[in-house]
Amino acid sequence: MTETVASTRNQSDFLHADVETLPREKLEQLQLQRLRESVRNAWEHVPWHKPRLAATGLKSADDIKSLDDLQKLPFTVKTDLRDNYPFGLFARPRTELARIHASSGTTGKATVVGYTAQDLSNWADLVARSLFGAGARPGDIVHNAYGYGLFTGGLGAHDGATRLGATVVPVSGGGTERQVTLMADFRPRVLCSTPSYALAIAEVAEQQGVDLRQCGLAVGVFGAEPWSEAMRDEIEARMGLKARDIYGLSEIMGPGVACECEHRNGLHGWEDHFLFETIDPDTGKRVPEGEPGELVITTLTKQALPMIRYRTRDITRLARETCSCGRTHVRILRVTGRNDDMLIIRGVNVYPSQLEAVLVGRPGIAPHYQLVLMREGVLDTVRMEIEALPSVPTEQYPLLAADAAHHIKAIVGISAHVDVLAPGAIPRSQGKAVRVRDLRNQPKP
Ligand code: DLL
Repeated sequence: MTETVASTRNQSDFLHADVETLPREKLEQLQLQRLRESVRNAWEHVPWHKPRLAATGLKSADDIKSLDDLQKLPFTVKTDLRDNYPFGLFARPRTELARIHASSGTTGKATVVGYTAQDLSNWADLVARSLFGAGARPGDIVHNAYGYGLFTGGLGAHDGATRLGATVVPVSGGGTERQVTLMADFRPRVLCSTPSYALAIAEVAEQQGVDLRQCGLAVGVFGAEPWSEAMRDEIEARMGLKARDIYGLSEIMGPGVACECEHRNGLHGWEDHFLFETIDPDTGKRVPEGEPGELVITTLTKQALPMIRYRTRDITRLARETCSCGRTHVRILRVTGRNDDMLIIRGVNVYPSQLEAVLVGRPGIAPHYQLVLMREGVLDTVRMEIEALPSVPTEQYPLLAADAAHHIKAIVGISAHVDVLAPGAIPRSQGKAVRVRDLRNQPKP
């Protein structure tokens, strides 16, 4: 089956055909060899890893005999990076680092990550491979509206698009009116941005009287935040492009850890550079393949910052059957949300993206929303702030609110108070959208 699928495709359908369609057995041989090297790198060069790895009972990385032995290794979590701030988990001297990125997070110190020149080169290869799989081609103009700077989105997409052989427009996030003008004038074939910022661009274009559907866009490569199929439909309709999902995180590399192909059937996680597992967040045990769990990633080739069983807090499912595109690499199904974002509303577990899926595309409602979390006694409650489309008269807002609350109750199973606000009332994002305002610990006025 695998071979039939792959053999109906040409080498030119892939950027790295040999490795993207490597039979699983060969892929796993490569992974085992690289896993040993990666563990050796951590063991020998990062003092923090040494006692933790020694405590597993393994004498050295060579004792790893199969990929199943991965389960003997300890997890790494975000606070481990913070506790070793800034360079404590690096496996290379600072002078060998070519670049540093950092994510600010909401509390405490930033999470700092580093790359050797070889790490940057591998990253560029993986983003180029991802962009190609998503439909970008050498020679395309890539309008890159991911934020440049310490965030990995901007420079990560930039280097990958350059490696692909595209012409990059390094516009970064913000200055949305100018973005629209540039898009109308340069006619990029590819747009890279967060999905929420893509919508903000679409909205400003409409206000400026620019029809982005006529501007030559063909592919959007959107990620860095959870988004729903409803949001995909909305962006595709308003921009006239095919929207693809790209996933990644700075602790592991940045964008390009996984990306959708044209079949939109999960994101191909690049298994020649990473090992993917899903675990039960409470017990730490692996969940059966295909069941939802917390995504855990081990890096196989990172020199500067090898990561062993990094707990991403992202909830997803893995599928390992070969995709219709012929790629053999695991498919990571759409990340619906982070463990930390999960709300428990009167006993029901809810991710903001589930509410998004219900609301986006409903008649009269604009695709911008925020959830306000509050506490009544011991129970968490949620108020949804949504926006009416400009065409809706204010008298109809209560009707819209009732309709939205009804659908949330019917589909997600929670009672939410819905407020319909005037067009433009919800802040627009220039990067990752802020979907939740948490007022639970605020003193009552
Ligand atoms: O957001 C890297 C990135 C940049 C990915 C551009 C894609 C495009 P961080 O800032 O470290 O890195 O945030 C990582 O963002 O653990 C997820 O919770 C979330 N995330 C990233 N991509 C997706 C996605 C970048 N496609 C965190 N769907 C991750 C859902 C995503 N969540």
